[in-house]
Amino acid sequence: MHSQVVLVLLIFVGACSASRRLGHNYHGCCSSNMRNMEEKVNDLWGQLLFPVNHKSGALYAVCNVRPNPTFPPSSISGSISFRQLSPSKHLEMMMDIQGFTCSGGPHLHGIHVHTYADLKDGCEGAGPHFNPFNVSHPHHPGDFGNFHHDATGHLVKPLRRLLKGTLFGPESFIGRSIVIHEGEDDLGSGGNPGSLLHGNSGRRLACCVIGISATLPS
Ligand SMILES: [Cu+2]
Ligand SMILES: [Zn+2]
Repeated sequence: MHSQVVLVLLIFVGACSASRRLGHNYHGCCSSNMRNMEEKVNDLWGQLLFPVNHKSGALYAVCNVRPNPTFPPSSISGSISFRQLSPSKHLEMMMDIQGFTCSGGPHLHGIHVHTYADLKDGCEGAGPHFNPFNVSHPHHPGDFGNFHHDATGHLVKPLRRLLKGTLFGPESFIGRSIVIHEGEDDLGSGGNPGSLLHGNSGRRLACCVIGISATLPS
């Protein structure tokens, strides 16, 4: 697929430059051919940049939460699911995570999308917050904010529209990771450098890799 796109692009670029060298202008007899070629290239770029996994053109993704093996043992598990009906539509997210411990009273947990998905040595491999636009926390596309669980250690959030983030194109969440933190995200108001990097949300309780899924969980 990629090699086909590259080949068509090379032919297109070559044809354009040859046409210019020969003094052709785009309003001549071959302009419709060039237009067709341009549409074809745009289609191929679209397929390359905006993969879809559903005949409707939507993309679905899931992150299956696992405890951080480098953290004191926990039984945290569950999933964070995403749906985006098209590149121009808002990303939607739902959460269903259980196994939070209720000791020390109820408190909030910061949850974010992080840059890397190499979690073999624990959630530290997730690296910093995913920051494709080089902005400060809490303006990263995957800064989801703070969440609390109920008295049984269960965190459930129904499908809701997110203001930022996408599954499509070069800034896609797919292939990144999500980290669930031990503590509350100060949302940039901490008055120290960490606040503008990660919100001082503390240790990494659990994490997961965001991958394409067939649909949302029922
Ligand atoms: Cu985080
Ligand atoms: Zn952030």
